[in-house]
Amino acid sequence: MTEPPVERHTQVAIIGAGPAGLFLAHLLHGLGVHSVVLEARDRGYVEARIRAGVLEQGTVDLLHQLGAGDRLAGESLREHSFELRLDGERHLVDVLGLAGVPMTVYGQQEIVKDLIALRVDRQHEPLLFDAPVTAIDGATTDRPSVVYRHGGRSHTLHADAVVAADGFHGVGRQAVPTTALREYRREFPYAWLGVMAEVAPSTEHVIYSRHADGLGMLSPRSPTLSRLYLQVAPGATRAQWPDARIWAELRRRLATDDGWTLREGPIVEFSVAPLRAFVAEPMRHGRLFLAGDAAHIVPPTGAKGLNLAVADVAALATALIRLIRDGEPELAGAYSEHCLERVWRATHLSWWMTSMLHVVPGQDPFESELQLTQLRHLVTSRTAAATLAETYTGYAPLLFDPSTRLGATALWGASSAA
Ligand code: RFL
Ligand code: PHB
Repeated sequence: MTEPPVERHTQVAIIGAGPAGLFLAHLLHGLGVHSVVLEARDRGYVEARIRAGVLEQGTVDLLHQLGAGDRLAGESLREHSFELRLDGERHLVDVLGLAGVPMTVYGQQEIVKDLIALRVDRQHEPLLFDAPVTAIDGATTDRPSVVYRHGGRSHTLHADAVVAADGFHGVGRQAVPTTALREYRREFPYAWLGVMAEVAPSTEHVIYSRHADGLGMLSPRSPTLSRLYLQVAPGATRAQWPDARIWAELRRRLATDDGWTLREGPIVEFSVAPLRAFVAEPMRHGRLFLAGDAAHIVPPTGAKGLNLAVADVAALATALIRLIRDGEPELAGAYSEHCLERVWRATHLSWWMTSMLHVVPGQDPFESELQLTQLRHLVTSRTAAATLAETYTGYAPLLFDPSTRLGATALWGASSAA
């Protein structure tokens, strides 16, 4: 006999314990709003998933505000510039000088570990692993609910709002009728092969190298860890890319004409990710809100995905407290439009950097010359470099800053001071 589903209620049901879901749960906690986070995978899997590395200052500040910044303060790397390589020449883009803020490198999986530890081990707030959501009901009513599996049983969680922070392949976006959603897509005809290597980085800053055979990249992750990327064909496999081939290709694509050398070490992680851009509009359907990769994907070249996810939920936390606590729907109504402004800016930056730095086999020489002239312009014109640096470091302050248009800082300040 199948057991009846278990029913319970919370204020906000959050689907997904990636950066979007975890930041949101903590923001709501700080504002006195209850939430339950439902994550399909187990804790070990989520904490080991290597992805982003470059954080905007707004993301770093928020992590500190949430009380989860101690390890980041001790272990992150501050980067004042990044390097563009073309035709064997090295050019520094002085991001700090041009935009006034540095970038911070701290692995996404480390942020995820810190936020999970704070929620589960210290706050003892609900975050269920191995709890895949299978359905979302009543999104356009005042009492939406989610159905999920956990411990071999089916459960129903009723809520005042549901947030789909469940990534690009999640169930949240699929629960919105196709007639209520407009989708924009761009698939790029290449993928990124990424490796983590146990070796001291050969540089102090991220290197993007445009080579005639495609992009090569190096990102220092810690004094003993280097993250490296190669543009490869979509569907590339580990069997096609043994360690020796990866290092040989990285040496070629990152080569300079001034004797710079690449340090090599054991490869401890390997992945291949397709490159795509995707935006779903609006990011809300009734009381179902989409946040992070569930709503939009950018190619990783601009290092924007995680930062966009954080910006979404910074706005959403304020909108939800107004909706749930004060019965005030205005900010919830403005959530999508507010976020999409930043999303499209970041999508343009990511598309622009992607199209300048990747080379499609057999591409039109006219295209190649356009790429090279853009890159040369960036490394010779302070104005052009400043435009790039400004968006690379973060387009606008997060919502909790008083200078933002929706100006909701007072709420956060009042609640955290109370
Ligand atoms: P995530 O991280 O995909 O988390 C979604 C979570 O939802 C769970 N889930 C479900 N849970 C319950 N029920 C279901 N039905 C569920 N379906 C899914 C999943 O298991 C997962 O735990 O989305 P989120 O939170 O929106 O975060 C987005 C970021 O992960 C992503 O944008 C970044 O990693 C992108 N990115 C980068 N972003 C940056 O800001 N800076 C970078 O330097 C940077 N580098 C990168 C990147 C992404 C990369 N890849 C892999 C494409 C480098 C790479 C190579
Ligand atoms: C990374 O460290 O993983 C990284 C750095 C810069 C990017 C993308 C990813 O543009």
